[in-house]
Formats: sequence, structure tokens, C-alpha cells
Amino acid sequence: MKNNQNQTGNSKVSKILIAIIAVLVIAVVGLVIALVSSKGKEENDNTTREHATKTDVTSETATKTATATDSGTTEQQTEITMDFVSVVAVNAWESDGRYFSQFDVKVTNSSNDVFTNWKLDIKVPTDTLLSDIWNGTGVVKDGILSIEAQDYNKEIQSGAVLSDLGFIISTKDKDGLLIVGQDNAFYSNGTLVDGLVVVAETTPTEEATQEQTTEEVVSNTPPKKEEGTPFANHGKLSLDGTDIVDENGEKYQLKGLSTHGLAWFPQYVNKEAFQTFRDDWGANLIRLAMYTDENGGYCSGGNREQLKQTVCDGVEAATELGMYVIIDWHVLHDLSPKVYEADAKIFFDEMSKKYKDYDNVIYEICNEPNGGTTWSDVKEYAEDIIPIIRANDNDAIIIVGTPTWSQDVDIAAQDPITGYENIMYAVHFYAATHTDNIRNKVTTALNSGLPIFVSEFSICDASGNGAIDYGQAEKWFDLINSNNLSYAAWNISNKNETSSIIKASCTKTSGWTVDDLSDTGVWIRKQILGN
Ligand code: IDC
Repeated sequence: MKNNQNQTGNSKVSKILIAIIAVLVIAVVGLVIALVSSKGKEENDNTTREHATKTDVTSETATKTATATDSGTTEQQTEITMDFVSVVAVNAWESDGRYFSQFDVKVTNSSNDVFTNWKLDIKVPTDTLLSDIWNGTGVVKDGILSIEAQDYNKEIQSGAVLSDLGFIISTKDKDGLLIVGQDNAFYSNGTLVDGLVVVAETTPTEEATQEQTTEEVVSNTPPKKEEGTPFANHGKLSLDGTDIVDENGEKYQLKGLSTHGLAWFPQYVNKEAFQTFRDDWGANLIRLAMYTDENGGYCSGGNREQLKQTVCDGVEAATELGMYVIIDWHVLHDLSPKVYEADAKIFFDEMSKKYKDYDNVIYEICNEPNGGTTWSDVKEYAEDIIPIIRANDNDAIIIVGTPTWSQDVDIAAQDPITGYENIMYAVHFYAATHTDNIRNKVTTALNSGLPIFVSEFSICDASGNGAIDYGQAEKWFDLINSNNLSYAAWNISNKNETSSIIKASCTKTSGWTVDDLSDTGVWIRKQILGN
């Protein structure tokens, strides 16, 4: 469907393509979706456009609940919800003294309604020319690039992502040139970052509601408790102050291991492997780490169905063994959980529907916010995701990541999430890098009553490699055990890096003997066994 009008221009352009290599630069920008009633649907373009301009959002406000701002349309709006658009810069070059940038656009509809029309307004430098656009029509006027749907892609079903949209623009000013290789920036001057508004007209028709219902996720029935397993003995967990307690109200400690990225090491997600950890290591917990933005990640080109299947296989295996299991949305390279929030909403809705009757499933909603993501960013995200999970499962433990790669629990402790039970906060450590200063943060946070979960750690350095620091590792375990902190060790794989618990030379995917374990594996097994 790409409009090839400018092919001649483009091939000329490509001849003098400057040395900048195309690297994905992702700028996910907030957007506001105004849901208008069918009466609203009849609004003329001017009204809609006016609304769009007045609802000018920044990425800051994007995840907050929006309210109607246009008095002219308020009455006609039945509801306002929010959503996300990602505008991904995929190429940049210079030609004839102008600076060109090419963007791929994705519009995600995570509302329950069908979008029956949509429009995007993107702020651009005033001298911008639109040189190509596909699967949409576009006009640049007064520093706004307005993109409208084509007849064939006006409708976006609930849960669907429209992704074939793209455009190329050029500017005179070098500032307009995309900075390739820099995350979260469109332009050096950031012009586009806070300039996107999306207006979608929707019809929450009965038909749409019915469609939704037929597609609804069926809740799985958990298998019977096998006697003698951790889950059979301790049942549903909850919090009492900073402690996890079992169904009898007794303090309980979860001790276990985290998978490596499920896209890369799915072979270790099998019942025999988990059984080895349960029976030979004394573990009662498995964490399933699904990267969101790394190569093959859930939101970066990975095979979503397959990844979800691996998560579900892991949950089933752990459940059959009576182990507790964490579903981890492994934010890392994406820096902020807000980047793929729309995907996270759909994912956690689906998972918590599926496992609403499983009392052994724990949700970790953002592994490690980093790169300047603040606690208030994380909190806003958490306050969007938690109600989605709670609507399906009203008491499962939910772990929220903290800023600086889940180190700043002290900052979270100053402004915790309120209004929900069983919310915990992640602290992660790599013993050869993170020492007293992070342990002090943990102590500070615990003293102020924040429930902490060590949902990832290892005993080497923060790269997951390098030498083991046994002395610091011991200090960490003193803190962990004296505060009844639960933990999951990174990582179940034989990758040639220190944090892998299996020797690189060992290809077994279960039933490891101590000889098959790396030095890290041997040490962690001892800790879990309590030796
Ligand atoms: C590392 C893996 C490594 C992989 C890399 C990808 O060990 O094999 O190539 O991620 O980015 C974390 C992260 C965790 C990291 C780990 C070690 O949560 O994903 O795994 N680490 O760097 N936080 C601190 C350290």
C-alpha cells in the first residue's frame, strides 16, 4: 500500500544518504483518545480538530486519566479513555540541503470499543514538508502534521494494533534531523516529543461488546493441590506489614530462580527442570522473565503467541508442582514501562483473567525502570496496570519495579501506592556492584513499612558477568534472611556468563547434578537449601 510517488526523489536521496545508519529510535508519545457517542460521531471535522488542539497532551500527561476539556464536545462524550501511539524513527538522511526522517507509526486500541475513525496531529518544525506517507493521508499546516485514516483502515478493533502506517518528512533546519541511535528522541530539540494528539471516534455498540465477549479469555481451572508441595502446605499468600504470610498467617519466604529471557532460553521452561529446583534445591518459586524490548522481546518484534505460550507453559508446570510463579514483564532496554504501557495493559488483563483462580501466580509489572524514569512515572504506570489486574484477581501479590534498575526502594517508600492490598516493591542487586548503599535503601524502605521483594539478583557484577563477590553476597543474604525477604536468582541458563546457574558445557535442561552447576549455581543452591 505504500505510496511510491516519490520513488525517484527517494532514490536520489538515498544516493547521498549521509553516514548516519538507520537505527530504531523509539519515541512513544502519549495520546488521548476521546470516545464520543454516536451523536459525537456526526460531529464535523472542525469540531473534532478543535477538540484535538485543545486536548494537546504531553508524554507527561499521557498516562493520566484524561478529562473532557472541550466544552463544545463534553456533552457528546460518553467516556474518555487513553491509549498509546508509537512513532518510531527508522531512518534519517540529508539530501539537497534538507534533512529527511522516516517514521513508522503504530496505533494500539486497548479500549473495549471499536475505533471507527482516528486522526493524529503531530507537532513538527514549521518548515516541515511531507514527502511521503502510506496507509493514511497527511497535510502539514502551521507546524502540525495531521494524519487521517484511509477508508480501509478507519476501524481498529478492540485490542488490535494498526501498524502499517508511516511517513517521511523533511526540514531545512539541522535540528530537524533525527538523532539516530538515541532512545526516546525524535529530534535534537525534542519538537515532536510532546506534540502528538490522537482523536478517535468510537462506537461502543452492542455488536462490539458481543464481539468482545466471544473473544474473552477463558479462565483456566487450576489443577488439584498435590499433597506435600509448597502450595499445598501454604496456599494463598498475602502481606502482613512487610512480610509475606501464608494462608495460616505464618511468615513465609519465597525462594527460587528466574529464567533468562524466555525468547532465548525457552528450553528451561519445563516441568522436570522446575521439579529439580523444587526437590533438589528446596525452591518454591520460579520467575518467568519475558523481555519487552530486547531483540525478540514481546514488544520489539518477538513472536507474541509463542512467548505467551511459554509463559503459560511455565505457569502450568509450576502450578502442577505446587510452586509459586512470577509473571515478569521484563522492562529493561525500553527504560520506562510507559513506553509499552498499551501492550502491558492487554497482556496483564489477559494473564490475570486466565489465572484468576490460581492462588500461586504473582505479577511483576515492570522489571527495571531506568534511564531517568522517575518514581512518579512508575507509580502512574502501576496505577494504570494494578486496577486491570485487580478487576480479574482481587488479591494476587503484585510486584512493582522501582527506579534505577529497581534499586530506589527508599524513594518509593516516600510515596507508596495506596488503595490496594498485597503490593510489593522490587529491589534487585548484583553483589559485586551493589553493596552497602543499596542495602541501606532496603533498610530505610523496610523501616518505613514498604514490603520488598528481591525479584532478581546475582552474586557477580551488574552486567550478569565478571567475578563473584562472595563477601558481599553473604552480606546480602544476612539482610534477606533476617528480614524474611523473598527472592529469585538470575538466571536459569547455560549462557557463558557468571550469573547463569548451569555450566556452559552442560546441555541438560533438567536433572542437573552439582557438577553441572556453575559456581553461582552451587552457591545459590546452598542458600536456598539453607545450608
Ligand atoms: C542480562 C543477561 C544477558 C543479556 C542481557 C540483555 O544476563 O545475558 O544479554 O540481560 O540486556 C538486570 C536485568 C537482566 C540482565 C541482568 C544482567 O534485569 O535482564 O540480564 N541485570 O545484566 N538488571 C541488572 C542486571
